[in-house]
Amino acid sequence: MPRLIKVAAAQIGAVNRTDKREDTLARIIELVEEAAAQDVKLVVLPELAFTTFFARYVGLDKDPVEFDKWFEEGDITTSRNVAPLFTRAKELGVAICVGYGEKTGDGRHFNSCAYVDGSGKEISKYRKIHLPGTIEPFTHEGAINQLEKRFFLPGDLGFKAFRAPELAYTGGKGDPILGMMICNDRRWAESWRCLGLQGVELVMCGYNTVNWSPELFGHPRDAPVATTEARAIFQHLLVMQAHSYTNATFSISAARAGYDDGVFGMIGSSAIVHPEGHILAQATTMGDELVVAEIDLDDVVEPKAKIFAFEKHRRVEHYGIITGQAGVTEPVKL
Ligand code: CDT
Repeated sequence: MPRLIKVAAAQIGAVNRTDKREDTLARIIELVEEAAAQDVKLVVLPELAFTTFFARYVGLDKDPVEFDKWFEEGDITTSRNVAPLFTRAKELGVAICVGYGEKTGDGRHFNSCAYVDGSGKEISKYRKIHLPGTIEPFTHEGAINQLEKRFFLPGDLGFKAFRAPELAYTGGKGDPILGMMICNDRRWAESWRCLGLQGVELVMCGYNTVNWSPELFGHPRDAPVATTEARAIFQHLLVMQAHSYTNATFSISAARAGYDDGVFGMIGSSAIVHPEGHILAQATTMGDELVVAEIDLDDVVEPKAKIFAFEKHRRVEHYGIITGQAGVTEPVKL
């Protein structure tokens, strides 16, 4: 008996710094309604989905009261700014994975995401571990800043897979095993392997990826945007496809795309990837777009039992270097 389920990535186009929260939320709810009309049971939304990607704005943290307005505090499903999404998703019986700025009761800020099931219950939360960018802003003309290391703490919840019994037929292989990561995490094999070692069957990842960033991507300053954007999309799909394959898992990635404030270019290409590594569905626009696929979670069974049967083939006695050091230690020069 297959474990069939219809899933979607809800890509969100440009969101400006001055856009009203309720307008952005209305766009998100519209996509969830469109998903429900197509019998989709799970919708994955972008990183920091409810606002623009505010980690780019220098000085935003100068006034703590103003800064906190970008964050949600307490139970995400009842947080005033965003609760209507969860109310509507519950009415429609759609599970949601969504990224948001989280402020904890003791005043810490994280770049987080939550999985809320179709009955409106938060089942799991993840706090982004690999924060890209810099603590101090670049000050030169035209620099695009990435201040996540300044605005957020590194996540403290690890990479925890979890069960989602309501999502698909539970006979045979059992209840679906899901995992979450956020944007930059997807570039690190370590994130995926931590979930892979818990038998993950579907990885959900929202992202905000710029299409041009000589400071952080390392391409020439005068490179045409068309070239750097194509490269950023290639690298996004490369990691989603390769890591889905090497961990025998489906994945869904959802972008914030388009030009925020008419200036900050973000890639699209939200995608649903099969455990064999091929793309099942991919966004074709740079705006609000639902990317839908029907998947059979049992497609993970064969690769997990054969080519990626970790228990048979992994050689952990040789992997200590991965957790023993962060940076590179080169062999001694001859
Ligand atoms: N949001 C986020 O994590 N973005 C990073 C940008 C890398 S630095 C240009 C990403 O990995 O896509």
